[in-house]
Amino acid sequence: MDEKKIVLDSLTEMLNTGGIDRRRFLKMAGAAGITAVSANTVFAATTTCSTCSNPPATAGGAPFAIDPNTQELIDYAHKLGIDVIWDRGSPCWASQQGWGGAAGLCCFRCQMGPCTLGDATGANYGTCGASKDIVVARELVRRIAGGTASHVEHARAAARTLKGVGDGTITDYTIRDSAKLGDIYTGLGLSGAVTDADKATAVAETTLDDLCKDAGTPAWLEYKANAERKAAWAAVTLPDGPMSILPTGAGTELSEALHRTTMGVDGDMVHLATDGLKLGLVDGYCGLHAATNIQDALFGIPMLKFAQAGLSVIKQDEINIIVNGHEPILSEKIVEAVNVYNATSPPTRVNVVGMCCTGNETLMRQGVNPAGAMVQQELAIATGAVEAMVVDVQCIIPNVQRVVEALGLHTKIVTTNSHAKITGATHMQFEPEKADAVADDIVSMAVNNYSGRGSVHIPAAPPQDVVAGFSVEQILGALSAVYPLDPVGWLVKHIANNSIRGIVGIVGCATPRDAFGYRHVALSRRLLAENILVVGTGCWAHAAGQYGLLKADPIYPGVGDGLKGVLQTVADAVGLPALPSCWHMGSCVDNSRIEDVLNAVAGKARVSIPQLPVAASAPEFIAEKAVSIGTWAVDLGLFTHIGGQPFVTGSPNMVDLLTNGVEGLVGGKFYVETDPELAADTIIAKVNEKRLGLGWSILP
Ligand code: BF8
Repeated sequence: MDEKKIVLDSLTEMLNTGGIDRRRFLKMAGAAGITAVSANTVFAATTTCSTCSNPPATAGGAPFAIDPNTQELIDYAHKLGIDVIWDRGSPCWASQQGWGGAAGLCCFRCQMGPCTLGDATGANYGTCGASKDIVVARELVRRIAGGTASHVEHARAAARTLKGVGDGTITDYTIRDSAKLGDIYTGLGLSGAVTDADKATAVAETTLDDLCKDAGTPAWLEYKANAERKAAWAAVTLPDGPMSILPTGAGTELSEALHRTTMGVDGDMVHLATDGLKLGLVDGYCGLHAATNIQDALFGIPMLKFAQAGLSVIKQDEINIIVNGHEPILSEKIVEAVNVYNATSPPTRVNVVGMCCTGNETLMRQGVNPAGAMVQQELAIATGAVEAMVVDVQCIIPNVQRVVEALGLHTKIVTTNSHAKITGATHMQFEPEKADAVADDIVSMAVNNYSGRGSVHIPAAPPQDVVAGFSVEQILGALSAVYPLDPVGWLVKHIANNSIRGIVGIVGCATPRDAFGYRHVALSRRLLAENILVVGTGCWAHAAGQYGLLKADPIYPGVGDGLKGVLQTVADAVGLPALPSCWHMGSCVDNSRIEDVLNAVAGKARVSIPQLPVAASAPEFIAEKAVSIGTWAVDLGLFTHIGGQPFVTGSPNMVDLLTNGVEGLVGGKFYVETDPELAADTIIAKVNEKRLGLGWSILP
C-alpha cells in the first residue's frame, strides 16, 4: 500500500515540476496500479487555471488536441469561474490510490458493513466473510446489470411506441419503413399478419414478451445471433459441469442478477461471472438489437447523411435547441417541429443540434449536426447561446443545471422522461400519445426564451464536415453498387487478400481522464494506417467527427493503401468523390449493427466470429452501459479492449478470468490498456494472429 503512495507522490512531483505531462502522468499512474487520481492532483500543475485545465496531449512531441473548440470552451468556463467535467475526480482518497471502490472492494450489500477490503483497510473478508473475489464479482455483475437495464428500458420505450402505432392509440407516429418492419416480423418467427399495423403489434408484443418472459430464450436472440454462437453459449462448461448462459426474459434475468448479488446468496466468483456473461446477452438482444431495429421501422433506416460536427454548430444568430440523451422518440419530433417552424420564415431561425447518442440518432436519420459527446455538454451550455437543452435519459450529467445556475444563464434544461428529472430543471412530460404537441411546446418555449440571452461565446474553429449513416442496409447497398452478385463476398475477398487487414469496432464514451477524444483518435489513426477498417458508434463518433475522421477526403490522410483503395472503389461505385476513413454506424444501441456485419462476414467466410480478424475497443469507456456492451462483445467471441480496468483489480483471480479464462468459455476476452498506442500494437498483433489462424496472409 505504501508503494503506491510513494509512486503517486513521485509522479505528482514530476507533474508539478513539468517533468511529465498530464497524459504521461495518468499512463504511469495506471501502470503502477493507481487507477483513480484526484483532479486537483492532475490539474494543479497545469497552466490556465489555478485548480484545473485540460492541456492538449502530445503525440511524438507534437501537440495533439483533437478539437480546439473544446479547449477554448474549457478555458472560457474557467475564466467564468466554473469547473467542468475534466476538473472533478473521485473524491475518495482510497480510490485515488487505486484502492477501495477503484479496486471493486467496497461492499454495500448489507447493513453489517459497508466493508472495504484490500489495501485501504488490510481486510481480506467482509463481515459476512465474503472474499475479495466475491465482492469484486458481485459489484461487476451489478454494473453489468445497470448497463443492461438501461438498454432494455430503451428497447421497452421503442416497443411501447410501436405497439401504440400498431393498435392505433398512438397517431403521431407512423411506420416509416414497412419493408424493415416486415423483415423484423419474419425474423422473429411471426406469421399471419397482413397489415403493417398488425405486424407492428405483433413485433412489439414479442419484444415486450422478451422483457418479461420466464422460460425460453428471447425471440430477438434467436433472430439475431448465429447458430455457432448460440451453441457456444449453451455449451459453456465450468469445472463442476455444464452451465448454459442462454438467458430468458430480461426482467427475469435482471431480477435474478440483483438477487444473486445480495448478501449471502451467490458466493462463487466464477458462478457469479457467468451471470455477468448472461446479462451481456440480455443487453445485446433484449436491448440493443430490439431498440435499433424497432427505431429503424418507426423512423427509417439510416442512409448516408452529410452534416457538420463540433461545438461550433451552435449558432450565434439563431435560436439553439440541443437534443441530448438516447431515445430518439421525442427528438425525431422536435426536428420535425423545428423544420415546420423554420418553414414559416421566422425572424430568427431555430437551429436544432444533437449531443450524446440522441445526437447520433438524429444525425444518422435526419442529418442533424452533432454538437458533441457526453463530456462536452457543460461546454455547450457555457456558450450562453443555448435556449433549450432537451434531455431524455442516460448520460445527462446533472451538472448542466448547475452550470446554468452558476452562470445565471437563460438556458432551460428541459427534462422530458418520467425516469429522469434534474433538480431545478424544467420538466415537460413526454408521452408518445401527445408527441407533436410536446415538441411544438418545446420549440415555442425555446423561441420565447431567446430574448433572455446574455453574453455569448461560440468557439472559433469551424465545425468539421462529417458523413454518417452507415447502417447495414447502407453498407450492403454500397457494396452492391460495386459487385451486385455477391456484395458481402466482395468484402470478404478484400479482407482475405489483406487489402483490409481486419475490422475493429471502436465504441463507447469519451473519458475526462485524458485530453478530449485523444485515445479514440490515436487508436483510430493507428488502425487506419494498418489497413484496418474502423467502424464505430457512441461518443467515439463525436470525437472522430470533430477530428476529421468522418470527413469524405479523397486523400484519405493516414489511411493504408489497401484500405484506401477499397474505400475509393466503393465511393466511385456510389458516385461520391470519397468515403470517410471511418464508418459511423450510430448510437450505442446501434452496436447491434456491428454484429449484423460480423455475422454476414463470418457466414460468407464460413468461419466463426472468434476466428475473424476483428476486435472491439472502448478506449475511453466510463458508463455502466459500456461495461454491459463490452461483456456482450466478449460473448460474441471478440478480443475486447477497454481503456481502464472496470473496478476489478482487487481480485487478481477475477482479472485473470476476465482477461484469460473467459476465452475458454465463450471465445472472447477483455484486454486492458490505457495507452492507445500500446493498445494499437496489441490489437494489430491480435488481428494478424487471427489472420494466420485462417491461413490469410499478413503481408502487404
Ligand atoms: O450510450 S458512449 S457516454 S452517450 S454510454 Fe453515454 Fe458512453 Fe457517450 Fe451514448 Ni454510450
